[in-house]
Amino acid sequence: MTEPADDIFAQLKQQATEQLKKITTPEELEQWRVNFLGRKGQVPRLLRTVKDQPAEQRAAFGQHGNKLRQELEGLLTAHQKKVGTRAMSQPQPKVNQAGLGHLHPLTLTRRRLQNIMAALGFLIIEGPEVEEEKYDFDALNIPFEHPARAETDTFYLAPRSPRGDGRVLRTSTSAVQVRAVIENDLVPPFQIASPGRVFRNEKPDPTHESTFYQLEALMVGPSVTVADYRSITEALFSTFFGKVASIRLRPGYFPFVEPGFEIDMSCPFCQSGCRLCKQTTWIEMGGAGMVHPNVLSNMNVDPEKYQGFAFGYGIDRFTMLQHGIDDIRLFWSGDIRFLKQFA
Ligand code: FA5
Repeated sequence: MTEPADDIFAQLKQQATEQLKKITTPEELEQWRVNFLGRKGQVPRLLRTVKDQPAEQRAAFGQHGNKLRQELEGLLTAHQKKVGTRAMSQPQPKVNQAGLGHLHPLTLTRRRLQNIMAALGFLIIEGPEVEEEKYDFDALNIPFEHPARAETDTFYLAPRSPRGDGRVLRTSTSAVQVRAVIENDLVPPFQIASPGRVFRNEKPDPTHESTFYQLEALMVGPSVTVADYRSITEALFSTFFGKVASIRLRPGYFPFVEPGFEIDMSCPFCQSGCRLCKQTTWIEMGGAGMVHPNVLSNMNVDPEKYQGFAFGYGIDRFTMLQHGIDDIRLFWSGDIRFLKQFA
């Protein structure tokens, strides 16, 4: 990280905090939010220049940017308590009072997980929900004839192209990693995480949806090992559930990792078996593994010099466990009685 980039973040922070001090109304506060944190605001704009930074400084640049964003979000929440939000200051209708809106439980979980990953030093990256087949499959070592690529499993935007160069609704957040590394010319060591919505042509049941959320992470360097994977995951689970968690690795197959694991977490809710762990004291959390050399090569990373781990966990699963929700379909039900419990 060079001095000038450091300076830009420090200046922006100073400018934001000074302006915030003068704000006394919800309208001014909303303007401040749009100016600094909105989609076209100064902080997201600065973060988007990560790809223009020298390769070896990109990770640090992103981390500084994410930290600033979190700090400003914290200041915003604190200031909202002082001056209120715009919705509060609107005249309230006399009949059929609509009441204040609030964030969806999945959004709350995604934000918490994202903040934990950022605190663990991961750069948070987002990618498009409509993805090219080459990122969703080929770059991940999933060949054209693999069953996951069938139209019965994956949503294609147009009938499946015989050349395998179509577009799909992304089937996992793994696609974001490959895209991010290639497009930003990231060079190891780097550690990135991407929470996001994914889609699979599945019939919904209490634990499966056709639209759900995943948290993906990728850490690559000259000597990243399974021990690093373990400690990061245990830190993530322990922080999220507020109770020290250990994990158990079982062999698992995913084309993009070798070896691959299925991950179980020690049940944070009991000692000897409960409803949430189905009396086993272990809870299945997702997949992980050491990144396959072909995938490293596809990201322009030399597999002879570098290695890394990747994991993908279901965000819906975290939320369901945290609140004891036993049917994933409630998240999309639009049932206000369910949603109100998370206000
Ligand atoms: C994957 O999606 C792999 N990409 C994970 C991975 C990443 C492995 C990196 C290795 C390295 P899987 O299909 O098992 O794996 O999904 C991971 C998690 O997403 C599951 O454990 C579950 O929590 C969640 N998930 C998967 N399918 C659904 C579904 N239909 N509805 C809700 N959650 C789901």
